[in-house]
Amino acid sequence: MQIGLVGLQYSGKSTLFETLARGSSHSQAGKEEASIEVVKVPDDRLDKLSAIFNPKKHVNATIEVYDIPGLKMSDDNKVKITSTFLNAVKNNDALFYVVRGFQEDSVMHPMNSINVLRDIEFLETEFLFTDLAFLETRIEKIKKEILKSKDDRLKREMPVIEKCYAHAEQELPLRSLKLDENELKLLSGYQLLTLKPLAIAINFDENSIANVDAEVEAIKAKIGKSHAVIIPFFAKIELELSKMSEEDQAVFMQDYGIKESALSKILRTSYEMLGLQSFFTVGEDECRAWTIRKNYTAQQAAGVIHTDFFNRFIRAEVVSYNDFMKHGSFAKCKDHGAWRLEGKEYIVLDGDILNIRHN
Ligand SMILES: Nc1nc2c(ncn2[C@@H]2O[C@H](COP(=O)(O)OP(=O)(O)O)[C@@H](O)[C@H]2O)c(=O)[nH]1
Ligand SMILES: [Mg+2]
Repeated sequence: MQIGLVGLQYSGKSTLFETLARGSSHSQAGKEEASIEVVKVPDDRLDKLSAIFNPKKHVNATIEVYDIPGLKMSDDNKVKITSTFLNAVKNNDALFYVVRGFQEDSVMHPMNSINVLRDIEFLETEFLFTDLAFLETRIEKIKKEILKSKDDRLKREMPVIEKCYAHAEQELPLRSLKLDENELKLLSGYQLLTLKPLAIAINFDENSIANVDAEVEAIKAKIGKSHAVIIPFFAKIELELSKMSEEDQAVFMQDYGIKESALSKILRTSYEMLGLQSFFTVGEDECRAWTIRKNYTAQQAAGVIHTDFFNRFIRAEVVSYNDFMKHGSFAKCKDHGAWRLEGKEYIVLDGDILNIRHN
C-alpha cells in the first residue's frame, strides 16, 4: 500500500514525511526530489505479543509514504500542474493533501498568501479537470472502437465512464459517486485522481493548537462535497517531538495540547480509508503484524505471508488477540474454547493471531 503526500511547495510535506519516518530519515525539508519511505506501523498489540514470546525478530506492518515534489509558481506567476506531477500522484492508493496553515514570513507561499480553502480547492479542481479530460477522451475512444470490438468489455465500460463523466461534470469528485464492485473493477486501471480516497492534512501554526478544532469544523463545513477526512497537524513541533523518546514525546504532547501524533493520525486514517486491518503471526522466531484488506479470507491472508501458503492452504489455527491476552497461552486458549481451526473461507478479523497449516 502506498499513500502520497500531495500539495503546493512549502506546505510542510517533507517535514511531515520526516516526522512519519520518525526523524530517522536524513533531512528532507526543502528538498525537491521525490522520496519514498517505508513507514513502520506502530502497534501496541504486537509489542505486547513480543513481550510474551520474546522472539528473535519483531516485525511491524509497513506502509509506503511517497513525498511528491510540490507544485511551484512558474515564471508567469501561476502555479501549474505538470504531467510529471500527475503521474506521481496517480501511483498512490490514497492521497493526503498537505495544506499550509502556518504563517511564517521567511517561508514563501507559491500563491503568495496563506489560504487553506483556496489551496484545497485548487488541488480538487485541477484533479477534477484531469479526470474529466480523461473521461471525455475515453468516451470518444470507446465510441470509435465499440463497433469493431469483439469482446463486450467496451460495452460494459461505456455506461460506467458516462456515469462518472456526468458526475464529474457537476464538479463533484468521483469518490462521492456510488459505484459497485464491478464498476470499480472496470475503472481500476485508470487511476482516476478524484476516485482515490482522500484526507486533507492541514499544517497549522503551533500557536493555534488550542483553536484548531473550531477551525477544522469551519473548513469541513465548506468542503463537505469533497468527501475527505481532515487531519490537523503541526509539522514543525511534531518533527522535534518525533526525535524524542516515547516518554518525552507523551509529556511534551500533553504540554502542547496535541492529542494524537501526526504519524498515528495519518496511519490510522490510511487504514480506515483503504479498508485495511492487521493480523498477527507469533512464535519464538518471529512476531509479526501483517496488513490485509477487511473481508480477506484466511486463504488470502495466508497468501500475503507467502504464495505457497495460499496454494497449499489446509486450515488456519485462529485465536483473537483479546482471547490470547486473556488466557495467556495457546494451550489455555484451547482449554477455554478460544482456539479454533478455520477453513479457507473464514473471514479474518482485525487482531486475529493466525497459524497457517499447509502441505
Ligand atoms: N513555522 C513553521 N514552519 C514550518 C512548518 N512546517 C514547515 N515549515 C517550514 O517551511 C519550509 C518548507 O517546509 P517543507 O516541509 O520543506 O515543505 P514542502 O515543500 O511541502 O516539502 C521549511 O523551512 C520548514 O521548516 C510549521 O508548521 N511552522
Ligand atoms: Mg518537499
